[in-house]
Amino acid sequence: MNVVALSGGIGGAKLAAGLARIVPADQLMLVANTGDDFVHLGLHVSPDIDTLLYTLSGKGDPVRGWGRAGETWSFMAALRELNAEDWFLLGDKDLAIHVLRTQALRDGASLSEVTETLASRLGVTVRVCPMSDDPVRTTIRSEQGLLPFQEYFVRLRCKPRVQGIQFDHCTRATPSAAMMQALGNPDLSAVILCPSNPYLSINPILSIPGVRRALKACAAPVVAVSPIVGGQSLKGPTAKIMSELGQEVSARTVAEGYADFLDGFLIDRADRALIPELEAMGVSVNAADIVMQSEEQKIEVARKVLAFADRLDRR
Ligand code: FO1
Repeated sequence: MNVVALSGGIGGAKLAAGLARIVPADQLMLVANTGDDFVHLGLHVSPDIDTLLYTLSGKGDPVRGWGRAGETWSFMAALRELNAEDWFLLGDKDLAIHVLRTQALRDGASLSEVTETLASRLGVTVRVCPMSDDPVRTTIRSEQGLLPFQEYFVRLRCKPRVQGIQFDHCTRATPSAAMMQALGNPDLSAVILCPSNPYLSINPILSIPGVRRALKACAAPVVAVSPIVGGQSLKGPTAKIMSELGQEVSARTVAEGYADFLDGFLIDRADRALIPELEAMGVSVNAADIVMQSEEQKIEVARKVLAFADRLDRR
């Protein structure tokens, strides 16, 4: 079994955690969105990579979904005393990973190399790689003008109406060599698109030249798990952005965005009525309970998506 999963942060990491429980570590690669990365207070922050690393190492905060469990906030309190920017919360423990990454990047390491080192130090045996070593920056076109991703997402809590989304520098980025090699493997068993926000987490990965082509050409079925259940987001602002962009809030809109390379789509039972129109798009559809709250549910959805991929042929 050789499985590649594309993921954003919190929502995607749930399925990634389930996959990591049932796929041997040397046969699973997680590709993280890095469109959310930014430099904050001089530190290179890679939220989706860190969410995956913390989740897989069991060090993540299960309630917030980002950052570390048992976190303390002395650094933030000291920042406030100094009247510094405090809208983006960096916990005392979490700070360590940003400092080490920033130092390694400054010393000339690539983001892939730094991620590999940090994963190994956290005891993560599954391969986690950034979508690219080059900077691609998600920027929101909104009624308030152009907003860097974290300004929109954290500082403004996704409130501004979204008019469009761009992935700055994507055309100049080279996709991760490890991801492209894994996608080109003739023994690949499945490519999974985690139920991450398509606009903010998966599309940045797809924006890198060559990635869509590699997904179309790969030997294994490509299966997405829907981030929309019964017309609502599983997590975060997917549904809000969909409607602001004038699109129908539905799993169908998600499938349309992936239609050029998608073989299978795992949707929730609540959306069963969509099966005929999805199948008319040439995509095989399976309906199951895909909401993941418990560890058992994460493993169950992982099992279902892999079993579904196993039954599919490439189109
Ligand atoms: N999300 C928040 O909503 N507020 C924060 O203050 C915040 C801080 C933060 C620090 C480190 C990190 O790795 C993630 C952090 N996140 C925070 C989550 C993150 O910005 C978003 O969830 C992702 O970028 C979207 O996937």
